Amino acid sequence: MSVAQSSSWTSFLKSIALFNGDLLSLTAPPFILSPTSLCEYSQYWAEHPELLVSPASLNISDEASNSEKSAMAEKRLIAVLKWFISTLRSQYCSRSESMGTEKKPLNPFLGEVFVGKWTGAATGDENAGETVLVSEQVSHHPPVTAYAVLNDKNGVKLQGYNGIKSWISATSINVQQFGHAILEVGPESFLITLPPLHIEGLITASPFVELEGTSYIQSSSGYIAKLDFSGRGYFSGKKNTFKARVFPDLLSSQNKESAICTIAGQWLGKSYITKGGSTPKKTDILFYDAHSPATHLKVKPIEEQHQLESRKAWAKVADAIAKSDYDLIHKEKSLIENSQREMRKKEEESGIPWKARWFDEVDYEQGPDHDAFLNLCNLALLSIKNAPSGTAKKAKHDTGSAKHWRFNREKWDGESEIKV
Ligand code: CLR
Repeated sequence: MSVAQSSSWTSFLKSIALFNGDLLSLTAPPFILSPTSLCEYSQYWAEHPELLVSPASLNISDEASNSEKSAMAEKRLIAVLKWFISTLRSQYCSRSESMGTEKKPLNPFLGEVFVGKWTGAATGDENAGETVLVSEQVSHHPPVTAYAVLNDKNGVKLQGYNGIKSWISATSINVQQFGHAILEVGPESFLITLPPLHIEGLITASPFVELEGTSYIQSSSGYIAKLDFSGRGYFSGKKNTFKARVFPDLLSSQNKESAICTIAGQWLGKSYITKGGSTPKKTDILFYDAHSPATHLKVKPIEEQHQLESRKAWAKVADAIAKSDYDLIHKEKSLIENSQREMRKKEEESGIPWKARWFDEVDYEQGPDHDAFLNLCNLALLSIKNAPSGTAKKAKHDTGSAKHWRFNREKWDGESEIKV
């Protein structure tokens, strides 16, 4: 009998069909379990550190003319776009590549952390310097991970957080992402929205991710990039395709003819660029090849880790998953879950609630009336609410709270127990 026909897989599919909304809380057969915690997924933002820092070197002197400065801002947005495209293969495909299919990550516990660093870049680019990752599980129910990626040498800081909402349809699991990323390069900032996705291959027990919908990259200079994803292909029928257009500002993005350039191709493979609004062909200039070497994060050996660090905390569960020992997986997971339950109980009794270690939840309804995020949302006419990522102002989902997780650098600099 094949894995797809096994009763464990079909009952897992049934439980998804009936589920309560939190995919990560569902019991799944061992073969679909990943030994990696979702808290680790923040590392996918910087497996090409040389591209992350590249906008920092696109500078021009103060004496330059306005049009020269504007041309440079345009180049920086295109550099940010290239870096963003370079993150997609790691973000959405690395499990399929290393383990054969998409897998169900471990459900991080509240306060779980994951830290590490990239030293240099696999491409040998010497500008890259050291890049640090700081990731923390700031909510367990629903799961929300907050992160920061810091490259002090180049004055580059990425921060963000993400959560998901999901539902099942006839043949796929549909996932809407919540949260956003904010990239700061010196005085300039960029807002990045996260695309919806769906999981295909359920019937054959070989799940994989396909992106859909739109991502925006809004620069504080006004320039904006709009990326559209499709599984059907902007290049005849291919999977994992996207088309991105760069515009001087939101208003001009209403008309594709005003595009400065258009990039199209596969985010798992090659993409091409051409001037203006028409779709590039494979004979046009190569923009990015997703096969370019990735730089993997360095993480301390488990013996040197704090008990809140993902790999240390989950080591026994990960071993049990490697052995496909269902009872052991269950036993080790229960130990973590029970001790978490104990902690929540104690917090309730003492009246001292859990507090994030390196992040603050900022409520924009009470808090700052101007900051980079609000400025970028205004430029892109995007919702400031905790709505599906990329929701427009005044759209149907532009409701609810305006709370967002923000990195607190002082807290991180004052950290004495957890080191990268
Ligand atoms: C997490 C944030 C990252 C991008 C990303 C990539 C893949 C997503 C993941 C996020 C959330 C969890 C996810 C995963 C793909 C599959 C997995 C939706 C958005 C679900 C929970 C697994 C379900 C089980 C299947 C394998 C059947 O930056």
